[in-house]
Formats: sequence, structure tokens, C-alpha cells
Amino acid sequence: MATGFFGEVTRVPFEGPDSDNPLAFRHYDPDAIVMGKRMEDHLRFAACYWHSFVWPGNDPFGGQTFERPWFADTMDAARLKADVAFEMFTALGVPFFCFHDADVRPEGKGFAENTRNLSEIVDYFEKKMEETGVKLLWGTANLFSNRRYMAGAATNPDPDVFAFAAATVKTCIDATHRLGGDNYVLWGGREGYETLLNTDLKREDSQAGRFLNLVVDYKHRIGFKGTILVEPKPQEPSKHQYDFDVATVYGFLKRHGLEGEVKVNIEQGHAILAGHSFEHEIALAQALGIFGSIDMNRNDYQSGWDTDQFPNNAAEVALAYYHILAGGGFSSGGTNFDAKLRRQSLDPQDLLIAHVGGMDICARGLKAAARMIEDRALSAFVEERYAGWKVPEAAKMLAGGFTLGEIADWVEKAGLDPQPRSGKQELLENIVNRYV
Ligand code: XLS
Ligand code: NI
Ligand code: NI
Repeated sequence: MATGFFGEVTRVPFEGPDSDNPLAFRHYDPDAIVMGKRMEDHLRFAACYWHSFVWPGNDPFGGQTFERPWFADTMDAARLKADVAFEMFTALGVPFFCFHDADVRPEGKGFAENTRNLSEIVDYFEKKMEETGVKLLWGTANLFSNRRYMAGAATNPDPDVFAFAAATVKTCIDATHRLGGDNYVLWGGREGYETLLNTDLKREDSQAGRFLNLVVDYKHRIGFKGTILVEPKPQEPSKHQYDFDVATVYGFLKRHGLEGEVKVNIEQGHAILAGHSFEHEIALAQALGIFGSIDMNRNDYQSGWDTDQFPNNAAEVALAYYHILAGGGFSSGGTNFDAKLRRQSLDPQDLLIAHVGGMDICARGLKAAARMIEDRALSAFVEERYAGWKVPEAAKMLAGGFTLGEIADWVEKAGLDPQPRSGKQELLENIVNRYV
């Protein structure tokens, strides 16, 4: 039986670009074919549980603004929350959802009760997923809200916290595995430090390396076929977080022998916090072979904080999908909205409207990106820019076939006199604007 939380709305339709219905898609048409593939299969949208159904609307100066009938720490409330969540997923037509253990089950008195509560709600999810066809993009453990994680989970100075966190992750991978999740995410919310005055960096790095190795080992033991993803973020909540950005995570994975096992979940807002663009993080992850999935939520450019807003900039989104498509698109990953309403957006329909807008912007970005790829609008120029490397001497030099001395001989003999060439940035920017 429907909860009635969203009123009459049961399914948001596609009505095309001319529609002025706020509860209709103007660009997201799941069955439209883009580069030979259905739009839904390209974008692989997921809605997250935590921001839409758990966050009370508080900020550092004010408390709860949202009043939701499921705001209570009981199993009944958890089931009502699940009912409404799946109604939202279905109304939006998102094929996937994501959750933390703490989002979906009441907080127990300790590990055993937490595990029981989680497993009870996972049973409930199994039925809901069966009924609705909604699938799990990824599961994860909340290793940052409870006070026991104040000084970190894997990187805590207290080995008992490490063990508690490891045991909790085990139960969350089990849950993800049972629900057929495509990925398992680790965001190191408290893996970092507040002050170096009390911190042993080298030890904490080895703890984090051991933790992730345990996770990967467990995945293989139970035959979980999903991808393990680490989500980089440079700060907030810690002053400094260890998984700073894609490059830092790659170094960490290499150091601990995990670069072939673990990929990244890149969040737009975290990229900005790290002083990068979203497309930089995506393109770098593609280049390093560790691109996995994205959290498609932006930050406010003025406040400089992780505000988790729904995306609304077609040009930025187009460049993100451009690099995703250029690398072959998603495999196990997808587009998760790790995004929340503004705290004044109180109405149930605001939840739908926010996702509809985000999904439409992504669809517009995807279409623009696909056309740029099909027309080779940028790639032809980039290819031509590096064409000199096809010359036999240049190819040999790159392959390690010359010493410095031999290169010097070649430069002299051939009389090389390189001339600078225009990088054409403005031209390329104008081309992108034509597609967006
Ligand atoms: C917080 C992170 C978090 C992860 C999942 O900033 O984005 O929401 O996506 O733990
Ligand atoms: Ni975030
Ligand atoms: Ni995130």
C-alpha cells in the first residue's frame, strides 16, 4: 500500500524539451539511444538514502527543519522510511539506490544489535527490490558519525576501533553482496587528522593499507563480484584527509599493492574542494585505470564547503560525461546523486523536483558529450597536437630506445629547431559551447 507521502505522483514522465511541467523530464528519456546505447544504461542513475531520508536539515547554526513521519530510531520507522524511499526511486525511474548501514537501520547498543538490525532491513530491501526492480549501485558503512570514530576508523590510534570498523565493514559487504550490489564504497570520513601534534602519519598509512587489504581479501573470499571503490575528499570533516584526491589515492593503492583491485568514486564537490575540476579528476582516474563511479553533486562556489547540491550546470556536466564516455563509459559504476535539498525546501515534492532537475541536466550533458565524441570535435585537435610523436625517432625516444647522449646527437644531426604552435584554447572553448 502506498504511503501517500508524494501525494498523487507515482511516476515522473518524459514530456520533452517544451514541457513546462515541473514533474516531467524534458531531456531524460531512458529509452533514447545515445551512441548506440539506451540513455538509462549510460547514466545509470542512483538516488542516495542519507541526504533525502535521513538528514534533518540542520546546519552549524540551526537544527532540524524537515519533519518526516519516519524520523525515529525504531524498526517500524526504518520500514516506513524504506517504503517512502522506494516510492521515490520508482516515481523518478532511477534504476539504482545507495545506502550506508546507519541510514537504513536503527542504531543498536553494540555490534551484535547493529548487525541484527541491518540484516532485518536487508530482508525488507530484498522484497522491495524484487517488487520495484530497483537495484543497488553500492552499499557502504558509516564509519564517521558515531563518537567511537572521532579519531578515525581504520586510522584510529586504538586497535579496538580498527577492529570494530573492520567488523562493521564485513557486515556491510555481506549486505551489499546479498542485495546484488554492483560496487562497495569506502569513504574515509574520519581517516585524516586534526593536528600533526598528536598524529603518527606513517603508522596511520599502514593501518589504512591493512584495512583496505582486508576488505579486498574478504570480497574474494565470499565471491563478491562488485568493484571496491574509494571516494577521495581532501578535508571536511577532518582538517586533512588521507584520500585527498585521485592522484593521492592512486599513490596509496600502489603503496599497498591494490591498484589492480580498487577504483575510485569521484564526487564533483570533493574535486572542487581539492582545487581541481570534476573533469580533471575523472580524466586522471581514466588515465590511471582506476575510474569507477561518480557522485554527481556540486558545491557552492562562494561558500567553499561540501554543500552537496544537485547539479545544475550543463556545461560542467557535459565535460564530466565527455571524459567518462571517452574512457568507454561506466562499467560497474553510475551517476549517484549524493545530493541534498536546501534546508528551506520542506515539501515532499521538492525531493522529486530536485532529482528531476539533476537527472535532466545530466541527460543534457550526456547528449552534448556524445555529440562532441561522435563529431571528434575535440579529439581530432588533440590527436593532431601530438602527431609529431608518430615520427620514428620520436616513437623510439618514448619507448626508451635512446639515451640522453643519443638524443643530443640526433638533435644536432637533424638540426631540430622546434617552433611553438597555438594551443587554440579559446577556439576549443567556443566549440564546446556550440554543443552545450
Ligand atoms: C561525504 C561523502 C559521503 C560518501 C559516502 O562527503 O560524499 O556521502 O559518498 O559515504
Ligand atoms: Ni561529499
Ligand atoms: Ni559522496
